[in-house]
Amino acid sequence: MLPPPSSTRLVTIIAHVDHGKTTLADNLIESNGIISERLAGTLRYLDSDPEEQRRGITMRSSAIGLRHAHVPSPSRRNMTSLNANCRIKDKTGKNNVVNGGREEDENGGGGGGGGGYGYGSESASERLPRDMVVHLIDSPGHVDFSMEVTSSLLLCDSAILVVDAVEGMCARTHSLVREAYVYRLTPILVINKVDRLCSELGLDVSEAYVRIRGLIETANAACASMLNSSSAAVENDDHGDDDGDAMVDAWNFDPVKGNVVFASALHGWGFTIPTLSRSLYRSGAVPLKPPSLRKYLFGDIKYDAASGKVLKWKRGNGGNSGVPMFAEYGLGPLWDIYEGISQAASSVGLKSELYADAAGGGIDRNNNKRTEHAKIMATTPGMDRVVSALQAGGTCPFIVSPRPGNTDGSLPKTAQELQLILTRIGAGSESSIVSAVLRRYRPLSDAILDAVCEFGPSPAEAASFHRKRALVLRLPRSLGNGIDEAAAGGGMMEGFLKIQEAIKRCDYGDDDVPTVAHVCKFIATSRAAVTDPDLAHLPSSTNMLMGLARVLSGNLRSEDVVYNAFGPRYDGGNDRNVLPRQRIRCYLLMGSSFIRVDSVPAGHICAVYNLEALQLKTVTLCDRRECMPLRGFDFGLQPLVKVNVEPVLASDAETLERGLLKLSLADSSVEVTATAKGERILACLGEIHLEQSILDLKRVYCDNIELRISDPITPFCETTDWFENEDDFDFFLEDKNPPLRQSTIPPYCDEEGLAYASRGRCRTILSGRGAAISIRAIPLPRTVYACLQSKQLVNGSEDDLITVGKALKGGSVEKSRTAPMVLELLLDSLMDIDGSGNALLESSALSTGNAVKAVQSVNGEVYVPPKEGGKKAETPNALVGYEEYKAMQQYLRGGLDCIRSTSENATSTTEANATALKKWRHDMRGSALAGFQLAMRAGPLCEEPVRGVAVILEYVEIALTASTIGHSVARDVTGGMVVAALRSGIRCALLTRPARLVEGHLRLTLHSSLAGLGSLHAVLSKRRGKVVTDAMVDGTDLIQVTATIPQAESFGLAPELMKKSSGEVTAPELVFSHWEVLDEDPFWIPTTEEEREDYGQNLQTGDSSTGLDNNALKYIRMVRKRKGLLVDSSKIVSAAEKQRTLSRKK
Ligand SMILES: Nc1nc2c(ncn2[C@@H]2O[C@H](COP(=O)(O)OP(=O)(O)OP(=O)(O)O)[C@@H](O)[C@H]2O)c(=O)[nH]1
Ligand SMILES: [Mg+2]
Repeated sequence: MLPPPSSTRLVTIIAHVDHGKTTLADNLIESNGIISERLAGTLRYLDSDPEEQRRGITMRSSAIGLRHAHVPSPSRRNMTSLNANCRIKDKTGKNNVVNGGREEDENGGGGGGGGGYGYGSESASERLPRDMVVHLIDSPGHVDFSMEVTSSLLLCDSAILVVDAVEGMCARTHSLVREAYVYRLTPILVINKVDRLCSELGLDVSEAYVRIRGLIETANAACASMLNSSSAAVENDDHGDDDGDAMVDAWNFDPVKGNVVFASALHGWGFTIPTLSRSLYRSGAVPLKPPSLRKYLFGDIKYDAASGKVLKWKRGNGGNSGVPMFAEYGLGPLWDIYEGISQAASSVGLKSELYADAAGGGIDRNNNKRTEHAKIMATTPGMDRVVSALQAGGTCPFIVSPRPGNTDGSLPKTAQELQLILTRIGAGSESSIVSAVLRRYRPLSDAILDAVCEFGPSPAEAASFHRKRALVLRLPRSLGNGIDEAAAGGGMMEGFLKIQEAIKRCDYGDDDVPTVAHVCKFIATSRAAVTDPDLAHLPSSTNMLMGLARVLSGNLRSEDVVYNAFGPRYDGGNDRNVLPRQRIRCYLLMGSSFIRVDSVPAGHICAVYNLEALQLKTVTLCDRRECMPLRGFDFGLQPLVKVNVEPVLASDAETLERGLLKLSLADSSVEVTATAKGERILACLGEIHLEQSILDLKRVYCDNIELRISDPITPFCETTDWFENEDDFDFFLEDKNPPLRQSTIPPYCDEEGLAYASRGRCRTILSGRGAAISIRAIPLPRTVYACLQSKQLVNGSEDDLITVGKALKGGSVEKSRTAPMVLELLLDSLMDIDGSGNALLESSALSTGNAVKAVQSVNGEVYVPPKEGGKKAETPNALVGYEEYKAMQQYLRGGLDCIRSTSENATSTTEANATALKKWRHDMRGSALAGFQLAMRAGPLCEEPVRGVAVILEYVEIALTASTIGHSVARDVTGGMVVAALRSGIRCALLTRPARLVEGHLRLTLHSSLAGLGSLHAVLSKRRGKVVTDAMVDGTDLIQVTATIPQAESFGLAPELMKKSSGEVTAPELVFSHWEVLDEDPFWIPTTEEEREDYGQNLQTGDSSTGLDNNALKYIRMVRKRKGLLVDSSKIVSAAEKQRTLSRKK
């Protein structure tokens, strides 16, 4: 039933949001008779979900199998270099690729009247249409659903890249181009909405040509820069890249070649230069043979009909320059038809739907009754233009792709013939006539499907050539480690290689061919949409989770084979014996419905049922055990919106749990995590995605139980800033200034050990007081972090390195302190570096052992200074360990690079120190690292991760007791104590520094009209957004705006923009951009008289009930409240005395 791979094409439609993908798909579906001609373009058949129809955007990609009778073009592909390499024999021994390297032979045809228009020497069988099956996947354009696009890119071999002729290449288009290239897809460019150039922008044909030419140049420039940047990466790739040239050729859009389609999906027309040139030649409009005509048709060339010559065309020659050929023959008739029909509409008194400001709009204000029932006839004035335009160069079906038995193929030559067609399909309004006429004149479906069949590789070609690096299995772990075959189990490896080979050849048919299919996403559906007699007993509302699969080799069969399932993490280890095994059922996809089939051969896309129990997001199925999962690519998508989901009734918890699991299976970009507190966090790529996921969760997966959804959770980070004079190291040791504010405000002042911390330094005392560790925390600038990570000097990091060097007194003498020196010193002391910008350093004195001090103490404790109020001068010498403490204070003056010997110190002996050092190195150092990591995970302000902080271990004191056998540690010091002490020490150090929050910023791109710009700026500035670029889109009054906005302020942005600008701006597209320090001190208080006057005295109490708009404090409180931590403003009455009744009771 299903044809072999040579007659199959797998194609996906990709584009920026709203550029017309689904509308385009409608036209292709209409060509198969699945939907009616009148609905095509407005129905959006593949947006089958009611939510998709309501919002007008696609949210889930959907697939459909289409049949197409493809007449191989006489010119075939110009990509001969590409095809010459990929002749593949299929089972019948016939060449799958019949066109490799053949010469163009259109010119052999001569006169070409009637049906035979000059295939010349081609054999009759070559001219016959070939029945092809095209599996089409329509993908969403909205960035929230980019995961859906990624999975359809993996499944398909070619991509229809749709670009709006007015909006041009948008941000999303660029990223899609890159992604499609990574998956090695063959692209076809569709310039859609060309009608808007005529009706909305009012461009004449020459202007429209210039604009389209510019658009193709932009697209090619984007592809070229992408190819250049990726070729550099490929050079380092050990796989080599012999498909490089073919890819460069495929990624060059050249209308002459035919991989560019000019289209209006709304009105159902589209054409390519080869089809146009053939039809022009056939109709005799231009007496040039197609191969040369094609070369002239898209370029700055005009045709002089009088002399029969082609001449150079120059733009703007005072109107005398003529019209380029593309404009005259390609766009001219279309413009005529649009104008003719609009004229006809106004002459019967209809308001023009095409032209917003057309003359017809004003005519019939008082004549509404008439206009409602008015009908345009083929004889209405204006329609004569249409009929005459139709005579020139139609690319109608019987030229491009004959449809047997289609009597409606020819173009009407007279008004009567046209009227017959209009009457038959009941078209009388302007838009219905426009699409009825144009879809016959230049049928879009034929142009697109022919281009797909010609340029898109068959699944066999793709697997063996174009996409041989994308469609590969992961190497088993044993092979990756270089263990030889025998060790890996002999036959296992052989079997694996055999499977890999079968995938490459796209083998099918024989029983000994291994069957492999890759399921790259799941789709939720109900039983009602599934045509399967065996499942008829299930209620029609039963949920079914279907896997969307591409069969890579063999025949995927329903029920009678048990398949092994390989999850994405499977690495070919010893667990081959415990592989999950499943019987499956296969279905063909028809948009939202599924039709049961018994077997699906290689090269097709199908739906697979019965994999739900595996609980895997992607899975590779194979009938052998030696298989591996398909290799995937990571595009670094990260969820932006998180919420906490909980059931209203506790008894529903289990249903919710199951529902969340199903949701996360069905949508691979949804992440569900459970926190230690028992919360269930649902993370999605954006707000619309979140709304949709919650809706699905409630309706589909959780049987409509009531759910409580929290406000969106915004991630923050905590960091610290420099003190004013921090680069003066010695000054900093003198602790004369008052402590910083946050360490005195509840609840921060409750941090344990805060008494021993000041100005970023903390001497943290282990519980039991058997040891103390001195640490210091400073900001770690991003550039310095980059230097530490790459272990070399990074551009622009010099100043920051010097600042750090000064603050740590690293790099010896002031004058000789240079950036490379500081870096070297930092690298020497580096103990750990984490992924989020933090580093743990160990002072050189500590690493050499000089700063590990043994304290000979009688009570087994290190010296602990009196906590508060105590005057240190009161008998300090009497206190045990005070000397060592003093020595340590001295020691710290050495800074990061002090290498002084402790031998000067009279109170400790070398032997004692050696014992202490051993203790530190063996038992404590590792735990200190763990303590650091723990502290970095949750900062002291609101338990959010810490970012951009360097912690320096400066000094360690360990209390020892001396005995006859030698020194031993006075008190037990365990790893746990060190972890806890270091964690609280770092928190205290951070609390005594200027605190800062780091917030995530999102990048937003949108289009706005001039009128919407004012409100756009107002909304953005209210939300602390910054406009990065704004550029006019050529020839329109649209402005493309790129801006950044803090993530916390981004919720509800789209509806607000829409409301405030009355729809003048398009929906913003939000992606994560960067982390940025929020430069506001959350604990700022008015200090000067003036500030106090402005903000009042109240702030002294650290309370929030003032007019001061402190965002940082607001966010800290928000996060603390969400986490159930104590909030400083929880004091409700701040000045109770005000409530006193002063009047005396009498
Ligand atoms: N004028 C004009 N409008 C078009 C054309 N094609 C599509 N549209 C309109 O553009 C809007 C978006 O079309 P869709 O097909 O939903 O766009 P999409 O690319 O599928 O959108 P998403 O799936 O949400 O990314 C609809 O209002 C269409 O009517 C065209 O050729 N000309
Ligand atoms: Mg769509």
